Amino acid sequence: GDDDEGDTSVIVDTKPKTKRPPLYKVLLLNDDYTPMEFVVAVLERFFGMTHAQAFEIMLTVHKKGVAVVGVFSHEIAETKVAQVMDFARQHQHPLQCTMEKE
Ligand code: TYC
Repeated sequence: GDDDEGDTSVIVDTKPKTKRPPLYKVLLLNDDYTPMEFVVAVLERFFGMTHAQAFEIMLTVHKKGVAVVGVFSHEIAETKVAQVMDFARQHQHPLQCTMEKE
C-alpha cells in the first residue's frame, strides 16, 4: 500500500539474476541446386569443421531440410549468416542461411 506501514506489495529482493547474453542458432537450409561439395566447403570455411564433420552436417541438411550448424552470440551469428549468404551469392548458388534465438 502507499501508507507508511511498510510496503508488503513491493518486491524488494528478487531471485539473484546473473545476466547471460542470449544465444542464436545458425541454421543451414536445403535446396535442390547448391552442389553438395559447395556446402561442405562452406561448413569447413566458416564454421571450422573438418571435412568429415562438414560432410555429415551437409547430408543431414540434404535429408532433413535444415540443421543447426553452430550456436553463437547475436553479433557472431549475424556475421556467419552474412558470410555464408555473400559467399553463396558470389558463386550464384541459392543456399540459404538464417539465425534464430535459442
Ligand atoms: N540438396 C542439394 C543437392 O542435392 C545439396 C544441399 C545440401 C544443398 C545442403 C543445400 O544446405 C544444403 N545438390
